[in-house]
Amino acid sequence: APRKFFVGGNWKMNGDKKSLGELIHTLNGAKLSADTEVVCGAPSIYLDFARQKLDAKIGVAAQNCYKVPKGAFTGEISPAMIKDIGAAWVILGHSERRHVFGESDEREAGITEKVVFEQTKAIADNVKDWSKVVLAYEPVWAIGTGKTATPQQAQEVHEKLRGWLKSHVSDAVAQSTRIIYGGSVTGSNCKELASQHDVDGFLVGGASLKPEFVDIINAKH
Ligand code: G2H
Repeated sequence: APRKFFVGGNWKMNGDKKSLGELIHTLNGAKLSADTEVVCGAPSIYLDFARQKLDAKIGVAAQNCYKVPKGAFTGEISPAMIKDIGAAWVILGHSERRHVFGESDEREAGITEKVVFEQTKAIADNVKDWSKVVLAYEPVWAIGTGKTATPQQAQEVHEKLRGWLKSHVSDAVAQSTRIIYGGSVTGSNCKELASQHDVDGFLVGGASLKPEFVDIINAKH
């Protein structure tokens, strides 16, 4: 089966009940392509609110979680808690959660492949069911900077990542896993990026808080 286009909104630490309520109202009322899987990443305190207000066809993601079901981990939330409020996704390992590579320009540093393969190996070592995983490639220099990777730059890395999955996991997993691009995606650059063979969708920060998120969801259509 072809990979279903996947568009995630990453609200990061933005919004309040009023503005997120308005955004949700816009999304619920918009004409969204049925060929795109849509998921919104809400701050933990608004997860339940987002899940209750968003149409059921739009998924909800937490922006991080700790790995155990419960315990003495002040300030953390668990996968079980996320599921309990009806959200089915979590963003893990976003670069804003990482401390090591956050401030260097990996492409210019010429170590894109090394970084991306190492990060993917750490994930792959812990994945049992790949049908539950969407991989997001976000060049650190493109995150919230207004600098977007060119479609060719994105395609190049996505293709290499798919190749890595093929040699280290399996051909079936390489063919079926969605690899999405993140980093200053907007309503105006999404179509060309979406046309690339190995770009299966987007993780969108800034633009996911605006009505143009609808255009990004519909980028393929
Ligand atoms: C990259 C992205 C979403 P933005 O972090 O995860 O954010 O679209 O604002 O660059």
